[in-house]
Amino acid sequence: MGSHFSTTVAQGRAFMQLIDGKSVDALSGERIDVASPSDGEVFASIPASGEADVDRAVRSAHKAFHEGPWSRMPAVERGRLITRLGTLVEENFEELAALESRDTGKPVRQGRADVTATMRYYEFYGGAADKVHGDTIPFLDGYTALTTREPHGVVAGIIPWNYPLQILARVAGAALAMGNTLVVKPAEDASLTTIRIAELALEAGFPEGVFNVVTGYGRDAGAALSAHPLVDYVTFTGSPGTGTAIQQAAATNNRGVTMELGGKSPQIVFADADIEAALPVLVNAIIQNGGQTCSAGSRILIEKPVYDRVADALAERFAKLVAGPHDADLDLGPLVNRNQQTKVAAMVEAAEKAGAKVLARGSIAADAPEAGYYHAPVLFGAVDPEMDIAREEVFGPVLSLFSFEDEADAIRLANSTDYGLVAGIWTANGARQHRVAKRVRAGQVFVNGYGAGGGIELPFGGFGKSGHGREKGFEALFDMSATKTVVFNHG
Ligand code: TXE
Repeated sequence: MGSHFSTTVAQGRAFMQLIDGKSVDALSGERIDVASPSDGEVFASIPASGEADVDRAVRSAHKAFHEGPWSRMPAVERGRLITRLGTLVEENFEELAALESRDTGKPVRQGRADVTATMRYYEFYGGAADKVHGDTIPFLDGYTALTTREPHGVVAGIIPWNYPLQILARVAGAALAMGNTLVVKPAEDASLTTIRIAELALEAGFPEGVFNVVTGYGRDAGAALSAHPLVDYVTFTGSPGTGTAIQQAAATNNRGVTMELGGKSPQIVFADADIEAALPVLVNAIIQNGGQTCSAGSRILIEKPVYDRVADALAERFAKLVAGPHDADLDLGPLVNRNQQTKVAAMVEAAEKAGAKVLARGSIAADAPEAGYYHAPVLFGAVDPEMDIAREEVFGPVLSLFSFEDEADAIRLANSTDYGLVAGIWTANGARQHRVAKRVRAGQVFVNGYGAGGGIELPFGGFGKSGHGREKGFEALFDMSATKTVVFNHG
C-alpha cells in the first residue's frame, strides 16, 4: 500500500454525516468542498450543516441516552463495543491513514502513527469501561454512604483539524466508556476520518444515536452544538478565542466543559544535558505534523555555556528539513489550509521586523505544487522573550531559541507565557530534575525526553490559557462523568 493509494483515496466521494444511525446530508443540501492541502485540489465534499441538523443529532443522542439500550448496558458490554471499534480501526488501517493524510496534508508516516494511536485509545478505553468504581464512605451510625460515577448524558465534542483521528478517539473513547452518548463536530478542514470512524462504530454494533457526527462550519454547526440546551457537557480542543466562545455558549445552559487550548511549550536544556540525545527530540517536537501540534515544543531555553553549540547543531539540522506533499513522506507536509499558511508567514515576517534573527531555514521540495499550503521550517535565535513570537502560539514549523543564566532564570522564562501545556527538561542532575519539574507550570512535564502528545495512558491538559480539565489516561474518565452520592438510612 504505497503513495498511490493515499493520493487517490476518497476521490470524488460525497461524504455524508451520521445522525441517529443513518448516513444523511445536511437538511439544506449545502456542501463544503474538501481540498487537499498538498495541491489545493478539491477531491471530495461534506455536508454543511446548521442549527436544524445539530438539533436532530442532539435529540437523537438524548433519546439514545435516556431511552435506548445504551443506558442499561453493563459497562463490560460498552467496553467490548469500544474494543471492537478499535479492531475495526486496525482492519481499516491503511485506508484511514491515507484518508487522514490526504485530508490534512500530513505525511503518510504521520497518518499511520495517528491510526496506531487511535487503535490504542479504543483499546485502552474499551478495557477501562468496567474499571471505574466508587467508594463507601464511613458515615453516621446507622447509615451506609457510597458513591458511583455517572455519565453526564449527551457529550458534545468539538474537534480540530490537526489530529482528527486521535483527538476524536480520546474524546469518544472516554465519553463512551462512561456511558455518555456523543455528538461530534469535526473541523470543516478535516472531517473525513471522523465520518469513517462513526461508520465503523455502527458496524461495531453501537446502538443508533450513541455516536453522531454533524459536519459544518464552526460558526454554524459548532456554535449551535455548544449552545444546545440538551447537551450536558462540552469538550473542545482548539484556539483560546473559540474556546471562550464555546464556554460562553455552554454557560447559557450552565454546562461543564473540558478545554484544551494549545500551548507555547518550553524545553529547557541545561549545560550538563546529553545534548546529542536531545537534538533529534528537540527538532521532532516542533517539526512533527508541521508544528501543528498543541504540545509542540516551540521554545528552547538553553543554558548559556552550551547555547552556541546547541544553536549551531539545530541550525544544521533545520537547514536540511524539507516540506513536501503528504504522499512524498518528507520531514513535513503542507499546513492545513491557506489561513494557517498566511498566519504562520505573517508571524515569521513580524518577528523578523521586530529584530528576531533567522539562524536557519529549511526548504520546500522543488516539485511541491504551487497551489499547496507550504511553509518552510524557520529557526530563530536569541529571541527576546517580550516578542510576540516568544509568547504566541504559531502552530507552524517555527522554533525560537532563548538563552538563560541559571536555574531560576530558566524557570522564570519557562513560565513567562500565558500558556502551560507541556514542558521538557534536559539535565543529568537528579535533584534539579525534581526541582524544575515541580516549578514549571505545565500539565505534562518530560525529563530527558519529550512526549509531544504521545502516551495514551498519560493525563493531558493545561494550566492558564492552555485550558482546563484533563483528557487521556484514566483521568479523562472522571471529566466524562460526575460523582453521585447515595446514602442509606438503616434506622
Ligand atoms: O481554530 P478553531 P482554527 C490554534 C492554532 C491555530 C488557531 C486557529 O494556533 O493557528 O487555533 O485555528 C470549531 N463555536 N489551534 O481557526 O476556531 C471549528 O469548526 C463552536 C490549536 O482552525 O479553534 C473546529 O471544529 N465551534 C489547537 C474547531 O472549533 C467553533 C488545534 C477548532 O477551530 C466555533 C487547532 C464556534 N464559534 C487550532 N468556531 C490545539 N489546541 O491543538 C470554530 N469552531
